[in-house]
Amino acid sequence: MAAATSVVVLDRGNNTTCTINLHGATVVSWRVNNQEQLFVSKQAVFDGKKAIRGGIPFVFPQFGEWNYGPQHGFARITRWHLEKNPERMPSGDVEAIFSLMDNEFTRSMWSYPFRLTYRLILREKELHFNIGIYNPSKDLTFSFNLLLHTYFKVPDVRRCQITGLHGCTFIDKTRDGAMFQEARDVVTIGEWTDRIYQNTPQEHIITNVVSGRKMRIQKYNFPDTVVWNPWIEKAKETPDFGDDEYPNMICVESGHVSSPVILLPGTAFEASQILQVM
Ligand code: TA6
Repeated sequence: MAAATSVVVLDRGNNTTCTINLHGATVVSWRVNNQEQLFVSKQAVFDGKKAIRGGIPFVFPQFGEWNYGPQHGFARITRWHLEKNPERMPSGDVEAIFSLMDNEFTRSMWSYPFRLTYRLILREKELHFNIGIYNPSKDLTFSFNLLLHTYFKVPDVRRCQITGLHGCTFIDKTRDGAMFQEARDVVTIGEWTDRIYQNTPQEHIITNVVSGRKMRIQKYNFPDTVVWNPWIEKAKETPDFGDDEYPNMICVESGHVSSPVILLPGTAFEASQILQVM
């Protein structure tokens, strides 16, 4: 089964590694000094077909339900190409590049030519994500959503706080998509949460992640932030997610989802994210 054997490891030494599954170019592990920072469900399916339940699924060209294909698009369920093998740079950091181009499978849902590049850089306490989306067409314009669906591993989600959302408007998918404004200085999770915060600042900090540390998220050209935890009932309804796993994960997702990116022929779009263990 191709998916099971298709992982790429960036190893910086000091038990600091990043593991990517070519199925969806899904980052399935990020260890800093042997401490795992990402949540992957014990029920996750690795069959080269289903999206991997955890890590960092790559959402493109659609966020959410889609008339033409699966929820969250095809990029997370398609096999990517390893464009550049992991390479250690003079700084000691390790870089690798993945790519995805349109193919018969993608064109069966979305008849546009495209080229995605995904450069990952593993630093001492940071993981950098640089995304390029190119429209090689001479005459076709296409629009898309883009999101990094990051599952952070946490000892107890009830003790986490997220900064940088105060005053932001959000679409609440737990209340039929109604819009609200965030009144809290820091966002906490104590129930089923599924929100698309719009026009958020470039930085968020999540407190009380692995070993009580903080996780800093810096994002560029990602105007939105999605916050998700399925809590009790939704956890039970999700086959590839353990009923008791919801306290140990929080999704804080950098995205361009509340409005689509319009990409003219021959032009490119870039976005990036930095995750830092503080
Ligand atoms: O990003 C949050 C969200 O869109 C939620 O609505 C929830 O559906 C979650 O993604 C997981 O989606 P998935 O398709 O992976 O089951």
